[in-house]
Amino acid sequence: MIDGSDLSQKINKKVAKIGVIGLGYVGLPLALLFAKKGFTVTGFARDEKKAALFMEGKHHLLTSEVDNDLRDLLEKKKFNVTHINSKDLKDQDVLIICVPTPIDENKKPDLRDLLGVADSLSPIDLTGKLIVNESTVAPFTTRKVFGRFKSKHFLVSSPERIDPGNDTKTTATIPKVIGGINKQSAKLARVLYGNIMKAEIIEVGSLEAAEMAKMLENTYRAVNIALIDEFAKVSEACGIDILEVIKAAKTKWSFQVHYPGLGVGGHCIPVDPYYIVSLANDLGVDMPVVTSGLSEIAGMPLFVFGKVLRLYKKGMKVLVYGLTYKKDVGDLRESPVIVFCKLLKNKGIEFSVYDPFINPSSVEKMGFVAGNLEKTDVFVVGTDHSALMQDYHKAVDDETIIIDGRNFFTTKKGKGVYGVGRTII
Ligand code: SAJ
Repeated sequence: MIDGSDLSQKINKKVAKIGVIGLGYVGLPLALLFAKKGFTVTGFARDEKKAALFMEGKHHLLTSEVDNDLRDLLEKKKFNVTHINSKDLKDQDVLIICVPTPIDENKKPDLRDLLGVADSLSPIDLTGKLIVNESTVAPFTTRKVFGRFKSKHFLVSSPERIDPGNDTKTTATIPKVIGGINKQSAKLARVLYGNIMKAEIIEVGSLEAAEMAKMLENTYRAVNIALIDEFAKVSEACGIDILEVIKAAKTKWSFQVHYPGLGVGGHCIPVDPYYIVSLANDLGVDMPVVTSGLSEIAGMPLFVFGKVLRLYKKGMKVLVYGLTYKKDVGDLRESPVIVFCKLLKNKGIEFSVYDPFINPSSVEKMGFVAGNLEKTDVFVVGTDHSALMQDYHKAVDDETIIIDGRNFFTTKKGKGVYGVGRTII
């Protein structure tokens, strides 16, 4: 019986070979962290082309800080990148899976990437290896996809909790949840992550409890954002400033603050809840709070679009500031601002888009007109990037109507600020 003690020793001696499959927002920082701690790490990219680009330092995630780490670790041969079907895969002692788990056009889980990894692993003798699934999935998925191999391997679910754009919450400082298919697996995961984590490691009793914890934490956030969006609509109808209301409510110890806005984007919050809804449906369990919350947040771009229809007059110049899903992050995935811009376009309203994080050619590729920071009649805040504080002066004058999709402005600007749940005129 393989009890994992050999692997445990190899990990603690840092001679265990670690493979990280998927080098995005989650996999790259994780791979570099293990390598910086002295492990020999192999990153597995989707294909040879991506791997080669990575090795040349060409990857959208490679910032100057990451660049230095990467170059240094490549030189020291502590990190290298290859592709998922390379022979190096079988040489790894630990395999950590960090591939995207999006939803398809029917809002159903799209497990193609995860199943692709399983296909690459199935020909390998995984005996004695530790497989960790960090990708976000509904309960039973890790067991179904990675527990079906014949070999006696160790299996753990440890859903990622990265917060892109947040320098204070890093891979090492975010508490780590682990759940094993058996006790030995969980013990090995604790040894593994114990070598890199500053934050605590929380062990739950099964793969499924770890998977469900991730479902709960992100669904909780989506539903609470939906709640505050709904309150913003009622407050607006009452002529009450929702931010004043939130400021008061958050003095209550049990109230966790969320803010209304033009919608909810990113590859986590508007996506993950559909995984648990899909599982619940399969089990014949209804989740009306979750499903209505998801439709509420999905409807926010239309709510803000309604303000444009009321305030816009034909011929007015319209500038949308910010296209990405979240402030100071250059990520367009599921961005609600894109939905909002499509509503403008479908209505025949001419507008241009400026986002300091997105180059004009990418804006044009999306079928929108790339704009500049110059005087405009209608200024829409799609994303409240920090640069907005100085950028808006170039586009807003006394005649400009501001539609503030992120309640960025706190005092009257231009002809008036029409926010989400508040109006300053
Ligand atoms: N949003 C609101 N109101 C809020 C908070 C967010 O409308 O009060 C919108 C944002 O504008 C954005 C979307 O929701 O469009 C998501 O915002 P987010 O801050 O949740 O950003 P994410 O997607 O990067 O969330 C990550 C998540 N991390 C993981 O899933 C691993 C999430 O779990 C974290 O709670 C979140 O970071 C965090 O706490 O910052």
